[in-house]
Amino acid sequence: NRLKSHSRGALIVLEGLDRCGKTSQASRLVSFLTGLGHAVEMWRFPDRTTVVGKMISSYLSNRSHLDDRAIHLLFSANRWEKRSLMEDKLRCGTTLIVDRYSYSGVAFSSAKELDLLWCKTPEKGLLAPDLVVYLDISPEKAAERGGYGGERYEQLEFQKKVAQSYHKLFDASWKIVDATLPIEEIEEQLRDVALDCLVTCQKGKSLSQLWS
Ligand code: Z5A
Repeated sequence: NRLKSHSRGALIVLEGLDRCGKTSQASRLVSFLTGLGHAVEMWRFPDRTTVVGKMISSYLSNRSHLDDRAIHLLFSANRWEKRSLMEDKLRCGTTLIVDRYSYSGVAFSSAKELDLLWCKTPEKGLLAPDLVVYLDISPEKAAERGGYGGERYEQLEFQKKVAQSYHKLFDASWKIVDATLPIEEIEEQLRDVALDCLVTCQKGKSLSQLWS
């Protein structure tokens, strides 16, 4: 049952701390939905392939240094440069499973004590997700998973601040999932909410804008 061309795809965003399991779950969800015949793509932010994305990647790997507000705006620009493609894909019926989005932008920058409203402003007008899944894990448990590399934000003390920032963004519509459950159990929960979301979008839910 490939999505009919007149029905749009869903914008599904996965958020959470570093090592919470977003990437693992996003790729499992894409395989599952593709297997059901839906048109689905996995996206991630930052998209390190663009010119802006390369600047972000250099900053994250400590190869360059930028003012906190400048890097915040680059992360936002990285979403803006993909906005029209995102809208085209959704309108053509492709569902996008997105690993990090504007909430990461606001949570990570406001964890550096930038003003929360200032952080939200450049995100206004981007497409609003149809579903946000937050993979909930304590910073300590996430750190135990290992693999913290040398990237700038991969430090326990900073991740604790990010967790507090995310809590300020929580919305009743978010699906909060216990990210310490076995991978397969989380996968099962995500399948159910994602399918519900796809049906809602197929039935004609309109695209809307973030924080407008
Ligand atoms: N950032 C920002 O500041 N502003 C922005 O606007 C945006 C991002 C968009 C780069 O992100 C950094 O950019 C990020 C936020 C900031 N900094 N941090 N921290 P990234 O996307 O390149 O990297 P990441 O998302 O933080 O990390 P990741 O390595 O991709 O982690 P993950 O996707 O959440 O997890 P994973 O790779 O699926 O799993 C991690 C490990 O845990 C792996 O060994 C798995 O096998 C294991 N795992 C996964 N699930 C489980 C369960 N359920 N049980 C046990 N073990 C598990």
